[in-house]
Amino acid sequence: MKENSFVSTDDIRSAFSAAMSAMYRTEVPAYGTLMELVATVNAETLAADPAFKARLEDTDTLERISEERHGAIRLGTPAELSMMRRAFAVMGMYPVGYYDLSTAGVPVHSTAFRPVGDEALKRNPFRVFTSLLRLDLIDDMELRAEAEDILSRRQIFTPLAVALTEKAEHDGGLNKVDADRFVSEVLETFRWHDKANVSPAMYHRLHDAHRLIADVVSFKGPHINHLTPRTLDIDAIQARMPDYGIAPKAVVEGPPTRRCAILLRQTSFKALEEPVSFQAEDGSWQAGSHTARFGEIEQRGIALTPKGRALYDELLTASRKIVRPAADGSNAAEYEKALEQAFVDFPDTWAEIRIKGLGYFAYSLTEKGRRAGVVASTDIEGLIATGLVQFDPIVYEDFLPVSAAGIFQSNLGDDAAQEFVASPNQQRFEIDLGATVLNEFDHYAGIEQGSIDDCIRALSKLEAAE
Ligand code: OOG
Ligand code: NI
Repeated sequence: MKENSFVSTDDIRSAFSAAMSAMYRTEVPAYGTLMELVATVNAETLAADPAFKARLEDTDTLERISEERHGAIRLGTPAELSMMRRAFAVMGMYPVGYYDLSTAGVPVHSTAFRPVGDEALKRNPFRVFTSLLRLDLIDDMELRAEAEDILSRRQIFTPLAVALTEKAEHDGGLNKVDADRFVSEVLETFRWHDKANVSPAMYHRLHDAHRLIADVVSFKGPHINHLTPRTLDIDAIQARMPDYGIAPKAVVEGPPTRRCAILLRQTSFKALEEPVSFQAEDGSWQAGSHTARFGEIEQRGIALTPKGRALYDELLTASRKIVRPAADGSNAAEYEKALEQAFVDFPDTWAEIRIKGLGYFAYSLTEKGRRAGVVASTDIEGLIATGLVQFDPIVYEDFLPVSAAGIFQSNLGDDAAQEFVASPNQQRFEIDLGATVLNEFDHYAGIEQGSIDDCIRALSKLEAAE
């Protein structure tokens, strides 16, 4: 049968993230250095804590622990965004969440294309934080029109990448030969181009309007601007980056160090200034530079409910009212202290986080529960109290707008902060995307409820009857 010859979307995504990693390490050697540091710290953390290692062995694939978890691109037009959605779908990546970054002074709004569902995430969790430039936030109407015109003339996908995406949509998948070709063709979209699309004068005008606009409009395609492996100890890496000759951003974004990790902590090394050339009006190439690409690391904790997230946002805002982290790192220690103090109000045991309804948990039968015989109860709390059911935190697989803005800002240069009127426009984004984005809270709530239903069904021995 034809379907049997299709490569799974998980395998296409794995091949794609491996190809992207190899390309990026060659393009940005400092990123390779960061990967070495991550592998070293992860190995040290596991060696120092055998119990933690044993726990991870049960739930994760240890040999892939230091692999990339996400990357990011910035697109210029609605057509690019909707085509990107179609290409990512071939790899089993779907838009989850809407992030408005205008409030934080970055003229983009974004989603994350990611695998959805436990199985797919375990096979390969790679996701891409994808932003769409918002020229509507640029006051200079003339520059806006010129930028639109430049963007309308570029084609960021190769003809074969488009053809293979259409083929996958039409046939319901790709065979091995086509899948390999698809990966190498789509990779082209993410490649760095050291020859800009614009003249030096235009680059400077775009750059003066906002560095991000120059980054999106001046080039042939949306070069991958960072990749992000997972670390088991983000504080250790932040502290040791300078030993490896790489400059960390001022502070770690997200919650402070805690016993029970919540949401997402991330940090990066600062974007590098790289040589590029611009074509002058007379056709000659002129040497210049552009700063866009960096490396990042992430450490993930439990997904929070809307109530937990509101508390997180409140405490983060409170700490930033006391100390706003300066881009040069001069008040990093004060910021960390303020953050830690503010988060004293966020419970730090799983039991309390659960009882207060702050986080999402996956429920499963204990050993005792598996041997219990028929128990016809729908009272999950009772089942936990009698030791038949246990709970584990569900990992947060998405992003945080304040953190994302911090990552953007630190890599756009310390003077790039700009004020925009807050103007989230999810509806516009979804029209441009050609699809709605999945609501992350609904998604986690669904996983949690599914695990409760499974426990109750298994205990009442109902599965066989269904
Ligand atoms: C994306 C920054 C956001 C994250 O991890 O929060 C991001 C960008 O710089 O394009 O990747
Ligand atoms: Ni990132």
